[in-house]
This record gives sequence, C-alpha cells and structure tokens, in this order.
Amino acid sequence: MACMRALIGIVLLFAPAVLLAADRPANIVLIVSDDQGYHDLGSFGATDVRTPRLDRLAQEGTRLTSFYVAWNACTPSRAAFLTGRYPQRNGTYDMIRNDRVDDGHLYSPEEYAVSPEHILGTDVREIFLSNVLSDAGYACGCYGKWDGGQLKRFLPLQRGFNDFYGFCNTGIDYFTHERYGVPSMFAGNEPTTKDKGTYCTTLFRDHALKFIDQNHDRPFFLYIPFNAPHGASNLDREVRGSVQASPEYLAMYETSNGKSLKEQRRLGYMAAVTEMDAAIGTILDRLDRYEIADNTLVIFFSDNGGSGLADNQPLQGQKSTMWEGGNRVPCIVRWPGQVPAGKTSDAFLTALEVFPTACSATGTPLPVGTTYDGFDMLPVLQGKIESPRNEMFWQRRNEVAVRIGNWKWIDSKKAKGLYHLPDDIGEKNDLSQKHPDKVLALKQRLAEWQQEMEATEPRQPFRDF
Ligand SMILES: [Ca+2]
Repeated sequence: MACMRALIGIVLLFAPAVLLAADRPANIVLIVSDDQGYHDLGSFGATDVRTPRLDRLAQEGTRLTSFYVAWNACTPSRAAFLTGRYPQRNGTYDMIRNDRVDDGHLYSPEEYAVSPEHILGTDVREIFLSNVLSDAGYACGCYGKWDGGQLKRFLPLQRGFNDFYGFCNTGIDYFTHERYGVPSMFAGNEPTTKDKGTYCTTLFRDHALKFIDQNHDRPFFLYIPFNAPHGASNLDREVRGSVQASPEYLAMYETSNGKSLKEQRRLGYMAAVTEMDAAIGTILDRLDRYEIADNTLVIFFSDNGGSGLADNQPLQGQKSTMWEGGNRVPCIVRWPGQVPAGKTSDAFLTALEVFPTACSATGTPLPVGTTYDGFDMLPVLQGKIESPRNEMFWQRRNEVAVRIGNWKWIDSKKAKGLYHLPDDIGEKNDLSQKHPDKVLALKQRLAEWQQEMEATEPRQPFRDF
C-alpha cells in the first residue's frame, strides 16, 4: 500500500499540470462560406434569408463591413488566406479548373486524370497556416471544400492538417458529391464514395463535431470551408443552375409553383444558407459544451462575393467582377473578452490578415523569411490602433482594381472608373474625369505592385511550371 502511495506520488509529481481551457493557447475556428452575398445574413441586412446563428455570432463578436478577399472567385481567394500572401505572390492566381464543362462535356476517368483540374495545385513550397499551427502542437482538421489541388502532395494531410474530409476541386453536387459526374469526395488522402447521397453540409458538420470531441482538451485549428451556397456542379442544367438544400430546409421557404425559375432558385439558395447556418450553430454549441468558446477565436467570412442568386446590396456587381460585390464580403470575428461583442467595424481589412491574426492569437511566430501581405488585425478590432492597411490590389488576368485609402480605381471589362467609397459604396459615380490626378496616382501604385509581384520568386501552378 505504501509502495502504491509512493508510486501515485511520483506519478503526480511528474504529471503535467492540467491546464484549464482559459490557460491553454487559443483555438482557431475558421468558417468560410462559398459565394454568399454581402447582404445574405440577417446581421448584414437580410430580411428574407434566415441566419439566426450567424446573427448571434455577430452579436457576440464584431461585424466587419469593409473586409475584402484577395480574389473574386474560389481557388485563389482560399490559397491567399491560407498562405497569408497575395495570389500573385503564392502562384495560385487563377482557377485550377477545366473549361470543357461549360460545353456540357462529361469527362471519362482517363481524361479527368490528366486534366489541369486534377493535376494542378498550390505550390508545395508555400507554408499554410495549418503547417505553422501544426508545428506549434495544434491539432488541425479541415472539413469541406479544400480547392487547393487533388494530387496527394497538394492535399490537406500534406499541408499540416491531421485530419481531412471533403472535396478538392471547386464545386460538387451536394448529394452525389460528384463534380460534373466525377466522384470528388476524399477521406484523408483517399477518394471515397461511402457517404454518397448524404447532404454534404451535414457531413462536414459531423466531421467538425467529431474533431472537437476528440481535441477539445488540447489546442486546435478547425477549418470548415463549406461549399454552401455555391451552385451545384452538375451537368444536368436544371440542377446546375441551382443551389441544393435538404427537404427540411426547403420546406422552411415556400418553393411552390407560381414563382419564376429564378425566384424558386433563390429560395433554394436561401435554404442552403439557413442549413449551413444551423450547422454552424451546432458546431458553436459544441464549443460551449466543452466550455472552450471563451478560448476560441472564431472567424467567419465568404470566400468571394455572392453569385447570380445572391444579394450583394448595397454593393454593385457579384462574384468574378472587380466591383465591391466581387471582393468585399461579410465577415464576423468572435473571441469573448478579446474582440468586442455587438460591434461593427468599418476598418479596411482583408482575408490576408487572417494568417498573422491566427498566429498572434495562438502565440505562434510567423515563419521567418516569408513575405506576408497582411498583419494581426486584433489590435484594430480592439480599438487600440487604426487599421494599418491603406491599400489593396486585385488582379484577375488583365482585369485590375486597386483601393488606396477611400479611393478605388477599376479597369476591367464589366467595371471601370474611379470611386470614392465612403459616400459611394455602390460605385455608381465614376469620378475619373473629375480627378484625373487621383486615377494617375492609383494606376502608378498599381503598376509598382504589379512589378513587385512579377519580381517575386515564381511559384506554381501557373509560373515556373
Ligand atoms: Ca466561391
């Protein structure tokens, strides 16, 4: 007995102190929606779309109204915030995809295996946020749309994540998990069809819940890139133009006849947003169950502006355009006690800030020798400093936009002109004739930025390939 007592004493002596959740490094939960409109949350003004859980998140945190992504469509936007670098710097500055689907072309497995969509990915030299946090001892899980390449070397498990369930191209059918007929779901490094038929938002939610169950007593980084409410990637034209939701959520919105096709599709889109909102709520509830919400930084935003079925009011334009509707997205940040609750910040901030912010929140140094294009935005949200950001550049092939201070200049096919955003958020009043000096200054700075990007070390998949 004495021997046993001595043994217990020794065990207690050398047992690591049990850290209370509040004493542990902060967890990071990064939730990204896909093509959600700037106006498609109650907290951003929607009266038709029901998003009770995101609205509650906004009440518990800070709503960012001048938050931009680095590219106006999926793939480069995601690579940019996961690496903390401009698309032109990290090499993923265009979509990794095929265009043949636009002709209704169905790939044979042999064709797909050698297609750009299948073989390209973000440069393997790039350091992902998950690499940094994993090295710092974090459990890292990714559940949803990876969109960073499908070959093994590009997959999340080779990018610092310990666990992954999701798809790796840019869009799928929500139920079959096929992209234009090609099975696209992965579990870890392996393709899987075992969950075919189950609504994918539900699957991503359940994997996220399991991850929290398994890792709630250690620091973790949970990345949940939903594909809702992106259009369904199905060759069937009827399905392809729609956003899919479960019958239960469709029933919450009236989808009966008598409405135009577009109106009906808008209802499907709204149902998918509400279903995603409910999934987010369940995940946030799980943090509460383990009493770790206070020690968890939650960041939510859409990967780019809303597409055809979305509502981007009061912004002009949509996904893939250089208008504000393409790049300015709804964003909510919650970290109880660290980020003010119930506040709105119109500070000029971008998704390039996410990487340094997550590093700061977790006490993890930024990798040395890598150029980052953002900064820790926590002091801005805490009201300690003005946003250090004074400029942002966007380029998609030969279409460009630049914002410096409150001025924005755009040169693209659909959008052109000089706009003063504080009094013209809808970009209606082109001031380029009135302020040619301003246009010149913005163009000049843009040219300098382009030169800097051109001079950076070439990165795959589009340069040095
Ligand atoms: Ca998107």
